[in-house]
Amino acid sequence: MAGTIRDQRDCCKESCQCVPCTRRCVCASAIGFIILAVIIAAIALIVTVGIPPRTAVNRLCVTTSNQTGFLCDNRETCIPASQVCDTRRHCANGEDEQETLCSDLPNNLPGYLIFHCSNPRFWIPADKRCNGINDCGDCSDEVGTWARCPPCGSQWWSCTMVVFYMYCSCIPRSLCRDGIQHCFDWSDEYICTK
Ligand SMILES: [Ca+2]
Ligand SMILES: [Ca+2]
Repeated sequence: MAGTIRDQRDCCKESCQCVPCTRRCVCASAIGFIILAVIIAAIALIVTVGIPPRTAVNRLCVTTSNQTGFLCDNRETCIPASQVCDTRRHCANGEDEQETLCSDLPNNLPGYLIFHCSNPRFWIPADKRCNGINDCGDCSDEVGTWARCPPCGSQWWSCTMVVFYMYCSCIPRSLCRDGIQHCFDWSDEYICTK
């Protein structure tokens, strides 16, 4: 037993230079064991879950047409949502078409680039909301509290459409007095002026 204690003290003097060496050697061993366990646990977590992704780059921006857009890597070019994942490179480095964004549409797109139609099966790029065109197919992107669009602009005529097709509650003034009924009340043919 005496030999064992002496051996421990010798070991402590060589490796730790501590007094009283036996107790400190025990502490040092425990700390080393804990550090090793943490490292092993971290490696196991990475192997199991995978390497954690880098923090997402904030690409929220406002386009020249005052719409929410996607900011390119140059931190200057802001493209509309409809130009993201449309198979054409609009950013210089093609970051608008990167696989991490476009591989599982629309799930990998930031929420500000998407408008969900009232039918949960359909979605459209955010810049297609309130553009006058029936992109959702049920006009939920143009009419009602879901879309929250401003009134028709000066280039449009406001009325209740005969049929929801390309337009919803606003028709281009170019369609006024063209001999075709677009508005339920015929106002596009009798009141509207181009
Ligand atoms: Ca694109
Ligand atoms: Ca639309």
